Amino acid sequence: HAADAHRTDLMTITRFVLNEKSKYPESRGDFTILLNHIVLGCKFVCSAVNKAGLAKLIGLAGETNVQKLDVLSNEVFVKALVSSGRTCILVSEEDEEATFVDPSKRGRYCVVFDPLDGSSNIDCGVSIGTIFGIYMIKDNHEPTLDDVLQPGKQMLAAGYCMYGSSCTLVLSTGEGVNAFTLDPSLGEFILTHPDIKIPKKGKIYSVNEGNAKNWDGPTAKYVEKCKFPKDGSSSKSLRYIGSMVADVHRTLLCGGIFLYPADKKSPSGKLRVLYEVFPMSFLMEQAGGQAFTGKQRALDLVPTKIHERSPIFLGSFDDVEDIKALYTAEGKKE
Ligand code: P6P
Repeated sequence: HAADAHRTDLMTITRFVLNEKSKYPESRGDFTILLNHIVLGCKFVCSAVNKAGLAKLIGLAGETNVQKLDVLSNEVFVKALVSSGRTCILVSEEDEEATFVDPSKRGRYCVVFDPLDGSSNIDCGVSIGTIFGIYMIKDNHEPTLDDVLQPGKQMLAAGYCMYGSSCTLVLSTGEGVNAFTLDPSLGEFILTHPDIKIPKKGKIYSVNEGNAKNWDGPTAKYVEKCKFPKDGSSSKSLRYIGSMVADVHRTLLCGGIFLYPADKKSPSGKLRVLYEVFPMSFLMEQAGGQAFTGKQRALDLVPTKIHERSPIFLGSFDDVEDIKALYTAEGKKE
């Protein structure tokens, strides 16, 4: 029966990536090895996050010998990526400086990642996640920071792993978006959401309304439109979890718009370009949505510092188009 075939035709993330038609067939092996090491890191973090409450991994007051989960996750990912022998530069939210891999273990990929985004939410049980993006080194010279200060559109792949009620890895290698769910009994990520497409328009807006007094004109106008639509349409619902991976995952599957605007307190917004804005923007475009910084297409941004921030508006194509129109109109006035 078809159902049985589905059950026995286990499409694991490794098999899927090996089979995917790739723009770089010659490097399929290397990429698959790199991806397998990222997957290993995600499996470890998933297990640690699930035990966090029990094993006091969240570093309760007075616990000096236990590492905080975000520090532990970072060490696991750095070690896994270096040991893959396929990376040359690593940029982590947890490390002030980029890691240049020893020449003896060097490969051609640069990986930017947030090992545990939203980790402040662990002890209240909110879903958190790992976010990552992958660049190819520009050419075979000695690696420099320029190899990671590339616009997001140069990324070969991007994804996140959400640690929630289930452990779900969402990945794009430039050929659409697919999601894989960890089957703990197998220890494998199995394809559960093939070829995800975000609804063209959504009924949800996702922003921290607590920052409303600091918003600029276009954001304030857009949120006002969401709450009091002029065209007689029904108002949008507000859903804001405060953990980017959880808010973006809901937006990807259900549609709508996620906003982290600039405000008077933080003129470049809060979210980091390399390992929050770029990977999520890459996924949104691959799923048929779009991502905008208030000034330009997010993936066109050229970062100058590895921990640089940017405002971001991402999600359903039509919803982002609406706020783009407000920023463009504002820009014309200036
Ligand atoms: P705020 C979590 O700390 C985080 O980096 C993202 O995961 C999340 O989207 C954002 O900050 C939430 O920020 O200012 O709304 O609490």
